[in-house]
Amino acid sequence: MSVRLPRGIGLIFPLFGFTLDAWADYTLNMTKGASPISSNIHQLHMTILWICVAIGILVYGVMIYAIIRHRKAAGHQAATFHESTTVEIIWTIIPFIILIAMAVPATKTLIEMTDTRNPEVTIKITGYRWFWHYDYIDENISFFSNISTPEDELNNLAPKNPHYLLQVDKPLVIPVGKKIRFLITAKDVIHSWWVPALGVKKDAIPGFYNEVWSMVDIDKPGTYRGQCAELCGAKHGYMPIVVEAKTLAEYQDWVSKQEKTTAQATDETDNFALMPPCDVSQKPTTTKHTA
Ligand SMILES: [Cu+2]
Repeated sequence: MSVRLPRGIGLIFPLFGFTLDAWADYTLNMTKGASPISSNIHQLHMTILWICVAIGILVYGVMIYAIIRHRKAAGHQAATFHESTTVEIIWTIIPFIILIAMAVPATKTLIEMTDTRNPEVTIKITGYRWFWHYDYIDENISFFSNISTPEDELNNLAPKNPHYLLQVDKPLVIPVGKKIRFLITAKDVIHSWWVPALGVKKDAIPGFYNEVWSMVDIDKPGTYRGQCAELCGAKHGYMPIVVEAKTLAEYQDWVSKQEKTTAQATDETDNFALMPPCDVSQKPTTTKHTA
């Protein structure tokens, strides 16, 4: 369920420099995304939300009723039930039951999120300051993915496009309906690979591999965008993620084209790790080690 903002409230946004157009699709709730995991996370979120709403209504309802109905002005005397064992048992058991009711679906979802067994595609993701590198473990494909937002837009010399700061030169391409395992790490500082529609948000830590998986719903090919979600330095906001989910036939076609290109590529990864932090517009080098 998405809660849309009331129309009238949009009138106040121009006061803060926002336009109505920019807020037209703004929703308060999290989205269902495009994968079974993101859908489960959304479902879990809604379950917990409604439990909290029920508790809120019940507690505040009883409290407001008691304040009005049993007010001193109406001649009521305060009850004295201090250290009542019955009351203490009740207010311990009820929250315990509520917490268990929340923990069961939450644990189920968490276990499901970490079950990376039997993947059909495995991709190693490496975070750098400030771009991503993708390695398709089973295919001979690897490439860097850099922000591609035009510099004029970054410098406020041109109007910003709808995907401002969320565009890359080479998106990650995955097939729909296939279980994709992501092995996430970093080369310099801690980053976090976050694509909400895939239900994936995982820290990229130098020296460690974090595993996570996703599967784009078979009926939802398309472009999904995300960002680094760990404050990783000056250009943290300039390392977007773009995932293109293609049909299996389109994906296989893409793979065969990439394999031809990558066959000529050099081991850029280690070379690039030696480079100093780069500008947003800087592209990976293809220079070989000569020593
Ligand atoms: Cu980062």
